[in-house]
Amino acid sequence: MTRSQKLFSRAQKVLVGGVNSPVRAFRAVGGAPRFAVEGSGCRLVDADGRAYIDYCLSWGPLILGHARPEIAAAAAKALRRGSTFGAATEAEVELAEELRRAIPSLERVRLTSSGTEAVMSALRVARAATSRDLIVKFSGCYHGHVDSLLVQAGSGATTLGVPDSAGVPAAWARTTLTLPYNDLEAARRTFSKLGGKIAAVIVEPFVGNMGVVLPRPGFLEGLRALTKRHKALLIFDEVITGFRLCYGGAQNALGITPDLTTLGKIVGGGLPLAAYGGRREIMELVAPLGPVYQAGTLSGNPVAVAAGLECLRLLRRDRPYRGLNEATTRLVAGLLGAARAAKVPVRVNSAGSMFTVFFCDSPVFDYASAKKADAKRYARFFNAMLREGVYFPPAQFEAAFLSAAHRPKDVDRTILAARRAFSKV
Ligand code: HOZ
Repeated sequence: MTRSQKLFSRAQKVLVGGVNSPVRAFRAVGGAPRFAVEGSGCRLVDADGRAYIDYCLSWGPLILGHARPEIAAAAAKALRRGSTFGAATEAEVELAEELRRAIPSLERVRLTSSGTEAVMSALRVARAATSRDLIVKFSGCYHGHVDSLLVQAGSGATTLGVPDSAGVPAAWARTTLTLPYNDLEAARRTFSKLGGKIAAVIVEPFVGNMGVVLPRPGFLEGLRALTKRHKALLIFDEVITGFRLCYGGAQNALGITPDLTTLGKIVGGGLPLAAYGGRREIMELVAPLGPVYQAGTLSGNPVAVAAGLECLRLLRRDRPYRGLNEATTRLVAGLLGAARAAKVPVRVNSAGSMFTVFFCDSPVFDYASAKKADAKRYARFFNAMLREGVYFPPAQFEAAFLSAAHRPKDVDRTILAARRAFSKV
């Protein structure tokens, strides 16, 4: 028995399913999850001392790789000064300034501890701002485990077969209208029927949570026009895409300005930190200025803020995006070549340094087409790669990520590993 296996059986006696977040349990790919012991650069080391080239990267935050020394030092320095104050600090002002410089639509920001919290709060503000109840989301998009958004939700909810979670009151689920991603006509029809009741449209501008899915030209622009016309808000959930595709949000790259934005993952530099923000008059509805209540003992936690700030400063200074995108393009080409050589039909979607290998032979542009992917085949690929020392996300319907710490030789090793792995699936 490996040490990870032993730890997993111990874990299952005390932690629900042995984990603290469902997709970590490897249920979709089989076997015991690897227990992580340490990470450095693009390497993750498990409890048995095996090292992996990591493309899961904690599901997105680690754009600069594991344990980047400057980030670790900044967090350690902050921790020595005090782990939490429950009082305002200068660093959180600096982080908000940094965010606004990078993403000008964030006229006012509120820091939270998780992306779920940021989304939940953004929806509350949107409903207050419009005095309307309905929210439009897209099937396969995942916005954290917010009650009313666990309707045809992607990520672990899809992977584990619970896209409509139990425990969500039917009345709340009815406040969510779910439409196919990339289908602007469906959005138009919905708005023409219910426009006056829709508070907001929430969308992952580039989807990461049904695997990577790209917006078709005109889709997001169309949503922007539609929401404006019907006086509903447009919320970009940039928890994954924020600072992933460029220094700023996907909104910078797309030239589309949403009313509200949610951020998480990269902005915390690997520590629990997220944010929501947007137009000043909307955000000023939040307490203490307005009637929308939202609070948190650890919101703006100084250790997380120090890590996030350092991460963003390094990204601003080094702008690693071109290198990241080139490495991803090379990796994707290598993976496609390896699959072709093994006669395994795959489609690879990628945006910047995020990508997904879908085991299917038709284009993936929404939830229905993503679900055509053969998740069992992905599981075999995942395990074969794991044996080769490469750690992909343990689920078909997730994004894989590269970091600035992945070197050309890591990409080459991954392609070689994939050649062997595809021949075994
Ligand atoms: N929501 C994350 C995937 N998109 C999973 C987080 C985790 O399990 O650590």
